[in-house]
Amino acid sequence: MKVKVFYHDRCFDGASSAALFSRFYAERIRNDVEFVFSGLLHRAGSLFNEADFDGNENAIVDFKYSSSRKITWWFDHHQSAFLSPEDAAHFEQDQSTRKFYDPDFKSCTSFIATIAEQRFGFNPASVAELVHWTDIIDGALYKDAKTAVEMKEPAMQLTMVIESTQDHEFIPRLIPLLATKPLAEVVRAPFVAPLLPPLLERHRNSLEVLKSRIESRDHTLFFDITDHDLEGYNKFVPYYLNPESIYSVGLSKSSFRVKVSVGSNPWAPSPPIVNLAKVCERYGGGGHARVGAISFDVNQHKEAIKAAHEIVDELRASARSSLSGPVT
Ligand SMILES: [Mn+2]
Repeated sequence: MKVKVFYHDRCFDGASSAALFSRFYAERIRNDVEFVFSGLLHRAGSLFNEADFDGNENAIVDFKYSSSRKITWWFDHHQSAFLSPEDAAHFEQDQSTRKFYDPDFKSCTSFIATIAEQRFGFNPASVAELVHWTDIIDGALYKDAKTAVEMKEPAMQLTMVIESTQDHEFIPRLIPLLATKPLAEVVRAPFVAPLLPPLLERHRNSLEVLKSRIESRDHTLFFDITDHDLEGYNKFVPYYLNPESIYSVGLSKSSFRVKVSVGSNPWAPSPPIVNLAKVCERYGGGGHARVGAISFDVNQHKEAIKAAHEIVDELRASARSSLSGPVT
């Protein structure tokens, strides 16, 4: 019997959610199964291909809801979890008790651990380290920006590898290790360790590129690095370089998308007030209240630039008015 697990690709929480789900499933649902892991990425156009849902069970973790009858499990914690009001209504009417949503969880991994323990008798002790780190990384709970960009912890090194990999077989190979081994051991695995030094070099280089590109105004950063191969850059670097910032809007590019990343500084001098998931939803993107993104097709580069500029203007106006007090 085949259990197919679809997870948020190139995301530490996505890979960890797939790891935790498969371990919980094998321990508490049935263990005579073969897991097949398949990454899902936000892109312009349709996100799912119905023909890919070919497992005996098909699970989606840390990614948007699908109303397909073939999806038998779903866990998500993104504020923008539903592609349409119809999908939200479909979820509300679901009677399966195997689809779960809670946007208050810092990470989908900790959400799965909690549900698996409370509803299915799973013992999460063995995955405590993974849960701890996904909450820190997905919830941006680092004590300061320096810690977030230093790349000292194995979990952060794994995040860097996961976010920048172009190898479709890498994350499916990594997931079983995340479910069973200490993270310090996972980074030392022979197919992982050699990837780190060039990525750390690229990370140091990205600091220089971003430093030269960031335009900081009204506590809001804007940068365009679409001419560099830097998708998957550490998203805390802009705040590390510009501690005065509240918001950031960045344009980056990969082979299949131009991405507008809209974020807020977790260590900002005053807290963000704009809901960034809502802003991104207006352009067909989504995310969480404090961080979101929009993916454009590579041939819609102009539209991406236009959206980025509109969002920067909106956030700068908001930062100006909230920092100067009410206008009379
Ligand atoms: Mn997540």
